[in-house]
Amino acid sequence: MEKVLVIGACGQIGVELTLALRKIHGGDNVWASDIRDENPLLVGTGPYTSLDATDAEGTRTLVKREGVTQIYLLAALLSATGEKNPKLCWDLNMTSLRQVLDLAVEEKIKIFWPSSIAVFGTTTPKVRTPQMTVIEPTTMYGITKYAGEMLCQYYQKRYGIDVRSVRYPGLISWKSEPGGGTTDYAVDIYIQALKEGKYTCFLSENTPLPMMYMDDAIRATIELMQAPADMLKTHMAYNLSAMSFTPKEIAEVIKKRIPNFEMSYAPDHRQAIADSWPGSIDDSVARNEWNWKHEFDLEKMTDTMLENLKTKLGK
Ligand code: AKB
Repeated sequence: MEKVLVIGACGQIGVELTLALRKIHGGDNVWASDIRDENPLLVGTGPYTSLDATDAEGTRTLVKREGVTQIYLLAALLSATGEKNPKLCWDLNMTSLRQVLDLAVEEKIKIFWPSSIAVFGTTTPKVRTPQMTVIEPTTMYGITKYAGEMLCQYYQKRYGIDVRSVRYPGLISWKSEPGGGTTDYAVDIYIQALKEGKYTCFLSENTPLPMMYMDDAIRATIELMQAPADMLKTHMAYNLSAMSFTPKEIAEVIKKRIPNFEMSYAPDHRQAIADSWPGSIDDSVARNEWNWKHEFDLEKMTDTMLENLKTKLGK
């Protein structure tokens, strides 16, 4: 029986991943933790504790007491917030990872840690970016993700721990909101389309970015963690992909469903971050090694987002 700890369980990925893990392992076997108050969607579904992801002793005590066998470390400062406070971004993202890797060595724990397309920079090929390529991130967030990938690989080779990772694209969800990323516009646009009938995008209209609907991201995470170790030949974070679109393209798909929807553009500091990232990702290595396959494209995701947000927002 697995005993799971999710660190950063109240964030955009954390809420939905915790709920999915509780379905698989049983609510009582999945501890959720975050520095924030418990997300209302998690209340009553399993144990919750307040935990600072950089608190090594607090984490160790919980892990030992509960006999934790798997940790999903999701706490992080994302790209846009990370540029506002680069020192905190480095401290939070790297300290939390290193202490979880040390715990993995001590207690033989299996780890999931997310990387991101933010590892790629302006010198990386922009179209169908391959798994192995030039990696020169431009943001502090991207630097922590690339350093983190190297650290995971080091611990795996040196200490033989089982640590698995993917490079998430922008993630789009309706249950839990994103916080502080460059791809967040692709969530806000649906909310504002329903609330106001219009949206001002902080990226310019022709900025393509790789994106994924949250259900696919959660399934990818769980499938990777469940894959037999001998299927996995790549010991860096896997490229992961589902769709790519520009702000103009998503606006057009929304307009088909909400004809009066109006889109305008006011690019800000996040434009430079988006411009440094790839427009599309080649994830054939994940598809070949552990049979990754996405289910949601832009049309299907838009139908699902609008339908669920209408109910959530009472529209
Ligand atoms: C961000 O925009 O910072 C994140 C990411 C792509 O990792 N969504």
